[in-house]
Amino acid sequence: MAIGGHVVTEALEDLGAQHVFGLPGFHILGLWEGLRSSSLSYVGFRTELAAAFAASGYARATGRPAPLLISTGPGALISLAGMMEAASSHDPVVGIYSQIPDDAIGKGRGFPHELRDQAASFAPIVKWLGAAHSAEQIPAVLQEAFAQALRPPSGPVYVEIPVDVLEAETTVTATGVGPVEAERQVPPPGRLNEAARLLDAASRPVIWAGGGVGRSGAATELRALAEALQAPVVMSFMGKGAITDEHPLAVGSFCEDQPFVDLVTNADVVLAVGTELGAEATRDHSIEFAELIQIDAAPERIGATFPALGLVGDAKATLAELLVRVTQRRRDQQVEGLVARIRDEVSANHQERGHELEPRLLETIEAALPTDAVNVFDMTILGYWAASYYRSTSPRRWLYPLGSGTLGYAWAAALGAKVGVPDAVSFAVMGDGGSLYALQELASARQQDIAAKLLVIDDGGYGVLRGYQQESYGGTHGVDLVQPDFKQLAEAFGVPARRTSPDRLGVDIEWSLEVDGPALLTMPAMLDMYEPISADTVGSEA
Ligand SMILES: Cc1ncc(C[n+]2csc(CCOP(=O)(O)OP(=O)(O)O)c2C)c(N)n1
Ligand SMILES: [Mg+2]
Repeated sequence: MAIGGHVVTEALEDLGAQHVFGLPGFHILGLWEGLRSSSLSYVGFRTELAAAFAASGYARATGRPAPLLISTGPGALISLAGMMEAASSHDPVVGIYSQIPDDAIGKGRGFPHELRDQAASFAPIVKWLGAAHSAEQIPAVLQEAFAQALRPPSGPVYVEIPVDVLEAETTVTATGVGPVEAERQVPPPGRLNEAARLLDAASRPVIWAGGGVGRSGAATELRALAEALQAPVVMSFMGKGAITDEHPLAVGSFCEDQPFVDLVTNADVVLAVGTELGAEATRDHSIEFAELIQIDAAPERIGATFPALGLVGDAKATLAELLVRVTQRRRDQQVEGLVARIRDEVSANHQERGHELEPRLLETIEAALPTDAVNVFDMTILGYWAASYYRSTSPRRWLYPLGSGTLGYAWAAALGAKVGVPDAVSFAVMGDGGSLYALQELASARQQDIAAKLLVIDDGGYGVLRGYQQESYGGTHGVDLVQPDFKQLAEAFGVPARRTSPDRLGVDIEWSLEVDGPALLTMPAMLDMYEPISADTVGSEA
């Protein structure tokens, strides 16, 4: 006899899901019973936080909704920071959470795991909340959840299914649901024409690409529009991958460097697409735009950080509409020369300031990994460098938790990404501090044979915070950490590991790629924070 849990797994299968992420609890065992006879591949984690990060990484690397199965109360709350990161990074995670019995919710009758209002904890974070109060309601609720998660701008959703619904016998058989596609909204023609006129009239247009370009699959349209307008393309930290560095119009994502700021402020029209133009990318919103056109799928984001002519729509569909409206320009050597000069100026700055090690580490990683590798950087010093300065290859290959700046994300996200794109290398870089949110997942990687690779850069503490403390207060406190031997720790989990050094890093990454299954590298190193070219840097062309 089928139970509610079977209806969930059948509906997920019919919606096209292949993998589910999670961690079980008493209230959700009905769903685990469904998994036992399902074709869904269950990927288990040792904390709900890691399961949520993994679902996020899977969703970001594949663009597919990632079902996340989590139990009531404490388990649900432990996943919250992962859902927050998914929300600010717009990853379509479909959270399916159990609950105490349906008729007891909110009554305070003392059930284990009971929260006064579980959904209320998620309401300010997720895009959409749903609940199934009977087995009959499950398929439609899940179909709506998938559609809501995917609808641009994509993001996590929360579905609540009480324990009694998951466990009760049911005669519901056919789910009646099927795979859902993201809707692609386009702005009204009048608006598009107005934007195209502004772009055509611009003598120094610039395109600013955010994470929405990659998520929407708009890289081809972006590139074509940049070529049509002969517009340099800059990227926000989360937009990396929107255009490849190989392209002569690709500037980079070093938003804090003065040449980037100058390019954008000297532009007569900036076309921003799929970016919130947030504080980190705009020097705390101090950048001044001559004229801004903003494409965003969320109407409330238009003008939220800067006044703009708003084009409410999906990035891919809207760029395609603009492309047929603008006049094609001839290839402009001057623009390409300007882009090349800006790139050279930023890399020369690192040399001039004596930052030899950090760019070298990034170049070593770039050289050792295939260009289609998934790169996952944590909130660690080298991650900050990478956000500005690591190569940009293609969409869905740059995973960085700057949606919310969530420390501890990278390893679990890299595991999720590896599950989603098994043929690509998935490589995570974490600091020693962040890694201790995550190293228990070496066990998950080993048990389930998920062949992601992890580099831990060990500076014996919270280096980023050391740097900020020193700069702001002239001293440090509470940021030095006594750490385990990461190599021995990995080996205790059955994961092959090597201690490496900046000079051996390339060779050791290659070794890690040859290891069958997960592998860990640990590298003692003290790194300097990324130092952008500021307005008053001598020698800047500002
Ligand atoms: C969940 C969470 N907690 C705390 C922080 C604050 N934080 C940002 S960077 C950092 C230190 C990271 O240390 P480590 O991982 O060793 O990298 P390092 O800075 O040393 O390179 C901390 C604690 C955060 N961003 N997210
Ligand atoms: Mg550290």
